[in-house]
Amino acid sequence: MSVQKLISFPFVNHPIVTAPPDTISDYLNILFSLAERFGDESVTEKWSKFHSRFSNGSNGKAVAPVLSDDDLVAKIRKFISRWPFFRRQGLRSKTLCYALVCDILFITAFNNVHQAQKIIDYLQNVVPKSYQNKIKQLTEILYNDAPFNPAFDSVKTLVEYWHLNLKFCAKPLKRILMTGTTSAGKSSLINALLGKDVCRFQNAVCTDEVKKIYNKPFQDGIECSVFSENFAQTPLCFIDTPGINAAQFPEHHKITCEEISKGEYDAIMCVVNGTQIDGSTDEYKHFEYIAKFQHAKIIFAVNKLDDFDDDINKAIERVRVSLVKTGIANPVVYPVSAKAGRIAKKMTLEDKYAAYEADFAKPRLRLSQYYDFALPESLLSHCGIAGLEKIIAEA
Ligand SMILES: Nc1nc2c(ncn2[C@@H]2O[C@H](COP(=O)(O)OP(=O)(O)O)[C@@H](O)[C@H]2O)c(=O)[nH]1
Ligand SMILES: [Mg+2]
Repeated sequence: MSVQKLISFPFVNHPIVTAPPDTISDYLNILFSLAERFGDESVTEKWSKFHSRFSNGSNGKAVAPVLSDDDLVAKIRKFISRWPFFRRQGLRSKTLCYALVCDILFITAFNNVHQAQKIIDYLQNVVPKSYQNKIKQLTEILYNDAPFNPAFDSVKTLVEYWHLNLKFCAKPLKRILMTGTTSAGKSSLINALLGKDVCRFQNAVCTDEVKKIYNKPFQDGIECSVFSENFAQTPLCFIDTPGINAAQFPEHHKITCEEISKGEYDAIMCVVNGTQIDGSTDEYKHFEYIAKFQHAKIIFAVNKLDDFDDDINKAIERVRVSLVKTGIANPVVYPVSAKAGRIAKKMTLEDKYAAYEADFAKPRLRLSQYYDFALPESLLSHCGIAGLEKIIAEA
C-alpha cells in the first residue's frame, strides 16, 4: 500500500475558501490542469476530494476541461495579473500563489522531491520574477525543513498540515483485524473509532468480503473528538471481516479464517454482541480458533451495552470465563457502545448528545470504570471508545 493513500487535505483555513466564486473556479481549473500534467494515476482520487470540497464555493460551477499547455500558461499569468484585484477582496497578493504551490505539490509530489523540482521549475518559468524566490523559499520549508518564514503566514495552516502528514506517513502502519458474529457491530465500531461512516452498517449480512479501512492524519474538514492523540496520529488499518455465523453464507466463515491465518495484523479485536452475551457455540469455536494466533494482541470488545439491562460487570466476567475455557490466556474484555461512540464523536444526532451524556454518566453505564487506566469524564470515555482508542494505539 502506498503511503500516499493515507494523507489528507488541509481544508481548514484554506485561503481559497474566502475567494470569490469565479476565482475559486479559475484556481481549481489551474490546479486540475497542473495535476493532470504532473500527476500520476493516484492524483484522481485526491483531486476529486479537493474538487468536491471547494466546488460548492464556486456555485457548483464545473471545472473547465484540462487546459492545453499554452492555455495553462496564459491562464496562470492572467490569474496572477488579477492579484491586485484579489487584494481588494481582502486576500494578500501572493496568498493564492503560495496556496497553489502547496496544493499542487501536495497532490502530485508529496514525498517526492524529484517530482516537486519539475513542478517548481515549471512554475518559475511562468510566474513573474518577484515570485520566483518566494516559491523557492516555500519549497525549502516544505521539503527541506527550512524554518517557517512569516512571509507565508497566509498559508501557515497548509504548511503545518504538510508536516503533520509527513510525520504521520513516517510512522509504521498498525493493523487491527475485526472479527465476530454477524451484526455484533464490527463495522459500527470501526466507524465510531474513526469518527466517520466508512463502513456500511445495518441489520443485514452486508460484509461479504474483507475490507481494509485506513485512517488519516487529520479529518478532511470534519470535526470529530479523539481522546488518544497517539491513536489519531498512528497510521491505522482496520481489517473488517465477514461475520462468522451467517448460516446462509458458510463461505463467510472461511473467508474470515483465511484472513486470520495470514497473520498480517498487529491486533485482533473480537466484537461480541452484548445483547447476546452467552454467544453461540459457533462464536466460541471461532474464539478457540483465534486462541492459536496469540502472537498478536487479542482484544475483546462487548458491544451494544446501551441496549443491555443486566449487570455489566457480571456479563464481562461471564465472557471472560468462557474465553478462558476456549484457551485464551488472561483475556481482556472491554465494554463499549458503538452507537454512543458515534454520538460522542459528534458524527450524528447532535440533539441526542446531552441525553447520551447523562445516561452514560450514570454509575451503571460508566464503561470507563472497566478500563484499567484513567480516563477523563466524558461521553467519549464513558461509552468505551476512548479506552479502545488507547488500547489500539498501544497494541
Ligand atoms: N444498540 C446498539 N446497536 C448497535 C451498536 N453497534 C451496532 N449496532 C447495530 O447493530 C446492527 C449491526 O451492526 P454492524 O456494525 O453492521 O455489525 P457487523 O455485522 O458486525 O459489522 C446495526 O443495526 C447497528 O446499528 C451499539 O453499540 N448499540
Ligand atoms: Mg459489517
